[in-house]
Amino acid sequence: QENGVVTKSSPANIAIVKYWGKRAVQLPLNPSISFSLKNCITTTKIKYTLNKELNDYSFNFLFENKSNSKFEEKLLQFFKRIDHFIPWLKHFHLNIESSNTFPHSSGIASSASSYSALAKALAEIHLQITGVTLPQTVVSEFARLGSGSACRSTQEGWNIWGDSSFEGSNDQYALEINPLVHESFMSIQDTVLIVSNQQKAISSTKGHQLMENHPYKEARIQQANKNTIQLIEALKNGDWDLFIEIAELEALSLHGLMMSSSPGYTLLLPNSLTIISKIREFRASSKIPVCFTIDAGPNIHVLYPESNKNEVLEFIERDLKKYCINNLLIKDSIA
Ligand code: 2P0
Repeated sequence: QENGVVTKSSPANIAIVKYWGKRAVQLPLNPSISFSLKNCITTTKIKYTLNKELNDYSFNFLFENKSNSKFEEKLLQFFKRIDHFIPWLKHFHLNIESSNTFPHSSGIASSASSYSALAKALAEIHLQITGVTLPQTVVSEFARLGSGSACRSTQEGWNIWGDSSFEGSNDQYALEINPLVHESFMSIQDTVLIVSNQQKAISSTKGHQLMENHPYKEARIQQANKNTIQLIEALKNGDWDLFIEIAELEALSLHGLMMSSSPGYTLLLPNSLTIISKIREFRASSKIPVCFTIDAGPNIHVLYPESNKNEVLEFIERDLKKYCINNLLIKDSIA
């Protein structure tokens, strides 16, 4: 086929065991486990046109009808990393348009859903042009070469990425582990409390780099490997107590690593810490298995079983919402 249009969507994901630190090219220092979200989605439309004279990357990119030269530079780097899989790339002009279902300034990381949607769209174009279906593992690998955590967004539900003692897990692409996950974790809820919607001072790419010479690097790699294996046990057994222990330990370890790198930095804000203590108080008094995780930013993800949705949402509205910027929160769940 010489031209056509494809549209693909992909969710954001939230890690419970965190990817933090990498080596070339986009390979993780440690294994990570996440689940994909239902409501936080990027949709990407690509119009492709054959140009027989062309022998270089040719594309334009619009995010919600606006051009973004910084992202275009990143896209160029991404295309250079993947074009050996799709040799047609330099002979087609791509017109790329992307949009998110979640507000741009909501503090939800969009690189995972963006590169995952892009990876799926390129695989679909590959099929239309060559008649060959790329395996899911290659789609996940494409996404990884855009943004590490994006490889965990190309499939729904729970995904593991990175070499570990869990069979099949590897550094190149994420592996979906849904068949072994207990039903109570297959309907896990995530309400994202938006504490700040400001652009963060230190990017994740910089944060990953700071792990290279981090004094706790080796200990962190060991900790993540141990937490990965324990988390899989918790997910298998429907063990919320163990899940909560690991989720909160991972979130605070991630931020501890940021605080103790050189230079050190803090992304958590006073309201993030207030929300954390309130969640722990509520859990102790109510005995409801509710906990938090945190991405590379100040916003708090509140995690809980679907069976406790009403009580937890009531608690959030009553005791936590006031700590959010403009009372902003996003009610989401696993996809
Ligand atoms: C994660 N994060 O596992 C961790 C935890 C944020 C905190 O992966 O440089 O956007 O594009 O590979 O994937 C954010 O980093 O970084 C991230 P790149 P990415 O989700």
